[in-house]
Amino acid sequence: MDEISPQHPRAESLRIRKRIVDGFKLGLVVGEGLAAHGRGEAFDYFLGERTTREARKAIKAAAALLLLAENPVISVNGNAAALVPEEIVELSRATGARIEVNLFHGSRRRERLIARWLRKHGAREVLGVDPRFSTRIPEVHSNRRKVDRRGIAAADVVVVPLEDGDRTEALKKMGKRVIAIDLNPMSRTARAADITIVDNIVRALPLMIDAVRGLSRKSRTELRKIVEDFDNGANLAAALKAMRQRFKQG
Ligand code: PTJ
Repeated sequence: MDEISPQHPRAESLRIRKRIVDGFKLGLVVGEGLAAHGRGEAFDYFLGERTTREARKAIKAAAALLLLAENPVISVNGNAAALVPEEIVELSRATGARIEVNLFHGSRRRERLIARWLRKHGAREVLGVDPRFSTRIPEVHSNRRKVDRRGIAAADVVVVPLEDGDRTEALKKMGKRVIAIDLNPMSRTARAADITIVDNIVRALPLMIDAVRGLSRKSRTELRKIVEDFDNGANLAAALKAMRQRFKQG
């Protein structure tokens, strides 16, 4: 593809799109992932392609919850791997969260490719690829049911970027806390999660890393208060309102 001119009015959006297309060419992203990205772009456009106040609140609560967690895990699909590999590794380092590849469109080859890609970007350990540790969550009715015994199966807090499905409900039934990153505030995942960050993952993850660093000296009591004060339903309603506001402005 031609170089994206920095003068192009949609340069940033085109740069992000290129990352997904490159990920597709490398075999990390499935064709459906390109469509999912397009849906995300539309919601991001409604948001004004910026991190809203509501998203910042959710990011802070998510950072606090990750710092409180005993066994946090970041679940990674093809899109997340293509868009933010370094940031996933950085967040994992800052929080001690383990990284697990978990795919909707299951493929052993793609699992291995994504794991290798994450290692190339600094990950020391990537779960979800060794069949010896593979187990199933019976409540999930897609390939996402296949999880790692050392990872999602044992986790108390799971970060689930970019998905819409039944997995969050299932993880909740298993007693886990879920942090979703999803530009669609109406998705099932967004509604079922404990904390939903309605923002583009490319903006949200660097802010999460900063928030974790900023909160790392807080006491557990202070962190718990941040999590308890966060109301996901109200935050989602405010995110939708911010989108409606943009429509009104025309
Ligand atoms: O790699 P796999 O096999 O696990 O498949 C990954 C996809 C994304 C194809 C799969 O999880 C899927 O089909 O997802 P959905 O159901 O299309 O949901 C994707 C959600 O992510 C939608 O609500 C989008 O609005 C949202 N989304 C897309 N791009 C971004 C995003 N949210 C945040 N940041 C983005 N960049």
